[in-house]
Amino acid sequence: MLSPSVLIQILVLLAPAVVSVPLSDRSSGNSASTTAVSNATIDDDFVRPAQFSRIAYCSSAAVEAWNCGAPCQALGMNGVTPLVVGGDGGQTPRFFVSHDNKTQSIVVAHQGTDSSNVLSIINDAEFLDVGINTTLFPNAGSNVSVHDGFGKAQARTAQTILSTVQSGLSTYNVSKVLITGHSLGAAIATMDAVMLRMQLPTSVEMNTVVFGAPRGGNEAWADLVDATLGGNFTYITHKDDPVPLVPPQFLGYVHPSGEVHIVATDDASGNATQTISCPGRENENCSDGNSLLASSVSDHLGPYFANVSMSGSSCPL
Ligand SMILES: *[C@@H]1O[C@H](CO)[C@@H](O)[C@H](O)[C@H]1NC(C)=O
Ligand SMILES: *[C@@H]1O[C@H](CO)[C@@H](O)[C@H](O)[C@H]1NC(C)=O
Ligand SMILES: *[C@@H]1O[C@H](CO)[C@@H](O)[C@H](O)[C@H]1NC(C)=O
Ligand SMILES: *[C@@H]1O[C@H](CO)[C@@H](O)[C@H](O)[C@H]1NC(C)=O
Ligand SMILES: *[C@@H]1O[C@H](CO)[C@@H](O)[C@H](O)[C@H]1NC(C)=O
Ligand SMILES: *[C@@H]1O[C@H](CO)[C@@H](O)[C@H](O)[C@H]1NC(C)=O
Ligand SMILES: *[C@@H]1O[C@H](CO)[C@@H](O)[C@H](O)[C@H]1NC(C)=O
Ligand SMILES: *[C@@H]1O[C@H](CO)[C@@H](O)[C@H](O)[C@H]1NC(C)=O
Ligand SMILES: CC(=O)N[C@H]1CO[C@H](CO)[C@@H](O)[C@@H]1O
Repeated sequence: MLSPSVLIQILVLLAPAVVSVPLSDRSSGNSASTTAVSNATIDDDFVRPAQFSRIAYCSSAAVEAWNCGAPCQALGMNGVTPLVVGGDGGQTPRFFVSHDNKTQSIVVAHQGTDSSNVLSIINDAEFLDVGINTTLFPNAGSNVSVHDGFGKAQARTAQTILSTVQSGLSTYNVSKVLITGHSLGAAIATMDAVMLRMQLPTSVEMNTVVFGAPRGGNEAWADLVDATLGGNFTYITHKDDPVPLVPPQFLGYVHPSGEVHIVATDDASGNATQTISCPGRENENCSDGNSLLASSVSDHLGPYFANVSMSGSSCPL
């Protein structure tokens, strides 16, 4: 949960922007019309990624043995084979790469962190962008930079992810990859997706669906994500979650395209009841239109779709 002191830090940080920046400069001014996302699209494209992202919060032992209780059962007990499980749940968030028999794909999932922790990483001494690692991202342009804390976290697991995805594609003779993650894990997953797209053959189909993502880098990074992943990247934002609003745009950060926004989850079953697709970048009709002052930190955890919430407590095993 977000501690009051972290919230105050963030608000202090944002205060000058609120005072000095005209409201219309807060974003790109994109108010393109949103469209409703159907339940069929949610069921086909978003539920399974959410279920994989939730499992990244389970203990490594439970993921390795694929006996993590309800979160594993939601995917089908016998259909998923973990290929590598790693991370320490701290400096290196947990992650796993697995074969998903149901979709005949290789799935990469990254654990996130609670909102106070993701906000403190963002608000850290390591706050500033750094140029992207050109070993991992061989054809990124020279102006591309990402948040230093996210870049370092991604680099710690990048080689393992890349080599396991490559061997998994070959062992299982499949040609599809799904990349997912929540919160800090969403930022890492987005970077993984760009890295994998640059390094895997074009015959490999890739899809990336992330949840509760902070802004990961500058405009050149957003351009790179759009150009590399195009329509196969979706970032899902839940109601008044503050995390997608940070780091702020006045520091040069911007989300790529691909937002899908959950407006309401007002039934007792934890399903989304109103979900919209948001054209362009930083659409004012979606999370960019939210105010940090009116944000709800519990919205960061979900529930996203099909009663999937993301935190350690949603996978105690
Ligand atoms: C994989 O799915 C097929 C059906 O699509 C099923 O026959 C087979 O038992 C499954 N394998 C595992 C390991 O679950
Ligand atoms: C990089 O940024 C500089 C300064 O803003 C700009 O002049 C240049 O065109 C940019 N290069 C690319 C490849 O975007
Ligand atoms: C870039 O990533 C590679 C592979 O993870 C790592 O060995 C190298 O130290 C990184 N470079 C920088 C400058 O961080
Ligand atoms: C791998 O899959 C392709 C396409 O699905 C198929 O044509 C090929 O025979 C498979 N190779 C092996 C070794 O199973
Ligand atoms: C999205 O994925 C599909 C299937 O792999 C591919 O045909 C399409 O070119 C991809 N779109 C972009 C913009 O990469
Ligand atoms: C939704 O999930 C929570 C755990 O995250 C659980 O306690 C609750 O019973 C679930 N609700 C329904 C309607 O399944
Ligand atoms: C979509 O699912 C939600 C949640 O279960 C439900 O409230 C809504 O009525 C459904 N919409 C349609 C058009 O079936
Ligand atoms: C909630 O979503 C799940 C999975 O998408 C579905 O099985 C269930 O019927 C939904 N519940 C309601 C009340 O719509
Ligand atoms: C579809 C939709 O919600 N459109 C709104 C987007 O935002 C603009 C400006 O705030 C409104 O005028 C639209 O009605």
